[in-house]
Amino acid sequence: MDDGTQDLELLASGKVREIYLDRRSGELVMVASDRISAYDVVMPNPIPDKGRVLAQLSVFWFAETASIVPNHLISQAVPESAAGRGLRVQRLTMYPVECVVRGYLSGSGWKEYQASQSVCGIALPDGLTESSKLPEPIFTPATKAEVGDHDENIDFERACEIIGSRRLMEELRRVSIALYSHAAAHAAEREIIIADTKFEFGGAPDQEIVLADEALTPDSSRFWPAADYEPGRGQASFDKQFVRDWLDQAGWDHSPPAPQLPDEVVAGTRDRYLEAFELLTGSPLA
Ligand code: Q0Z
Repeated sequence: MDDGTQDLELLASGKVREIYLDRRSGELVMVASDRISAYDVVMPNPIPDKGRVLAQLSVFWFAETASIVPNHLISQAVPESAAGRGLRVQRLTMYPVECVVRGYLSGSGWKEYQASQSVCGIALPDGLTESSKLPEPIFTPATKAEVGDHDENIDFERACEIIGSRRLMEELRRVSIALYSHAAAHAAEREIIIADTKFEFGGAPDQEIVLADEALTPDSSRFWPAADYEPGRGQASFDKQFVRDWLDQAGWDHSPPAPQLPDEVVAGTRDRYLEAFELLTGSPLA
């Protein structure tokens, strides 16, 4: 028996996913788990089908955006234990800048705006409030902070220094905004606001810019239900709001370990992931 599993070497483990090197081919295998985090802590129980939703949503967006930029997806040939949750991808040299695009003011963007009326050095109009739609999408790069810490927002000049090429950084910004604009318009027609999203890009000897990692999933983006949108307050998360609401009423102080989620919270959250998938792709998860 040879399913190739023994040739996969764990390269990196995130809170809710793993990435492996296939030593035979040199390709990578990314596996999305059913784990969910809330308030930056992984919950003790999984959300069934979450890994498949996230992986298949990335597959959908990679196809949808292939005319904007090439991406790292090769196939879904992975060990059967990861079927539907695993993507075989091209190994790239990753650019060490997170390419964040924001269409709405939330999270660190809202914090920065309140302090400076700007985000990552981009001046914004006055009078904006939490969750305001921005006049146009903005590119707000960040660098991965040390493990456990949050990403650090940087201005475009600093991103150029890190990347070592203004021309390349300008191209990453152009592509990022084009990707976000396409996806946000698609989602807006389907009752979902993509408030912001983080892209990661890499390069290969013959391809300067390749979209990598996961793309336009609820773990790499803020998805809000459009029906409930109201600026001036934080918005409910499309996928995680049941979990956060339950944790809040349970009085958990956000220090690990998190309490076990009740079955009805798990089921409701699973339904929200499946609903987001079906709204965005037009088909139920297989
Ligand atoms: C992505 C990450 C994950 C933990 C490495 N195509 C690529 N080439 C080279 N490196 C990567 C990719 Cl996607 C790469 N990460 C982020 C993913 C678990 C960390 F599934 N790390």
